[in-house]
Amino acid sequence: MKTSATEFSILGGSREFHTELPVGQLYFPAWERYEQAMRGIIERRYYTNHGPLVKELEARLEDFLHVRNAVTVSNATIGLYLVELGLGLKGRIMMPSFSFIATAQAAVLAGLDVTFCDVDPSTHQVTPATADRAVEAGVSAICPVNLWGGSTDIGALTDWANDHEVALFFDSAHGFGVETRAGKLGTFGRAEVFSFHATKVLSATEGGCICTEDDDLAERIRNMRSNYGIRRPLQVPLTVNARMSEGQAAVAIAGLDELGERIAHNRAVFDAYRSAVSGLPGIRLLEPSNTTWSNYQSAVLQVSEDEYGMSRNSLWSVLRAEGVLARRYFKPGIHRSVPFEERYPQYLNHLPTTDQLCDTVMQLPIGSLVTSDDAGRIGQLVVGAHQHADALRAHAG
Ligand code: T4K
Repeated sequence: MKTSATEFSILGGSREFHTELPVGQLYFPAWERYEQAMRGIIERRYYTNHGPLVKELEARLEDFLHVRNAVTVSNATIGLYLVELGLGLKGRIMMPSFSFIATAQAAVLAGLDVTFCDVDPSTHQVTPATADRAVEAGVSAICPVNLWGGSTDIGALTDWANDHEVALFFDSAHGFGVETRAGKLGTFGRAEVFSFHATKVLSATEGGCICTEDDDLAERIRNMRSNYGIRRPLQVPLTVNARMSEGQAAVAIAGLDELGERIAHNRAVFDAYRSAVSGLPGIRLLEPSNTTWSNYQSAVLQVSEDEYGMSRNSLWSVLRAEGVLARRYFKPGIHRSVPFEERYPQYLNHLPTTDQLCDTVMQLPIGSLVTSDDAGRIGQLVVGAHQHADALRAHAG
């Protein structure tokens, strides 16, 4: 624990962590497991195009999530795009601006116009109230994002979508393994899209999965995901290459076997953060919302400058100097990013909660490279920075 301001690295003290700690899960199977899988792929000389490991992964995902169709794809961005095409959406789609830019990029690629809505200040999720404030003529779909290892209120949003007669599907990029009172994420709305990027709790290095209970939609998406389709006559608007490779599937299959251990590890790290910062003025560690079981994908810290003594940006600089690679997701909000700021200027200064969260929220390291001990030490840095805020603030910008 640093007991004086000059012990902080930003004021010339030695760094707390000599090996930098990133956010992002970055779990990878043991080398022996990976080697064995790769040997099989090479011996079969079958590397991609719906090979046996992709088929095995899809069956395992359907079983694990209790969903009729799990269609793997090369990443979640293209997964969202395929859902939008597969549903035949036209006009406008509503989504939060407080998300990763991919949520909106996919919609624009699918030829849709975006209506941005705000999020709830407490959960950071879209709610019927935030959707009500944004809904406008031409909205044909809503894509809430199940953020941070938490969930939206699925039942309330389902009612909202039914009342407004719009299609509902979820960006569940962060949500693999999350359980809600209504069941596991993966079965809700017309579809849900998970990301299996390396920074997610279930990794395929790159990858994703579209889950849906709608067999017709799944069949259209399977057809669209490969350039030649599935070689059966089936009307789809376009085909692309969105296939997952065998190597990616092998990593995800191993990850499914280890999912319980990964989540237990994340949870222990999260608990260590909670113990370290609990009761600290101006600091809130966001608890996963609307879940009965979280994957603890993210450790999200919200900083209230007046009470804490320094801004989120200053604390972020203090931590980075210590080797803690905290990230300011999502800064800026999508509505302030290229090309959306120019395309939709009507949202500037009209999404107050989003703007506030973009200025006050950051993610602390969690995942395979972080131990509970590390989390305790990072928490102590946050406590110490509060105690020495006056001295640190001038150097932290
Ligand atoms: N919807 C939502 C709500 C999302 O958050 C995302 C993606 C998507 C949709 C789209 O999913 P994908 O199409 O990606 O499947 C990262 C991830 O690339 C992205 O998947 C994720 N969300 C987003 C929130 O974070 P970047 O550009 O910030 O990643 P990057 O490269 O800066 O990495 C983050 C940290 O992890 C850095 O400190 C470096 C470290 N890292 C990363 C990788 C990949 C490593 O140490 N090793 C690695 O291999 O977007």
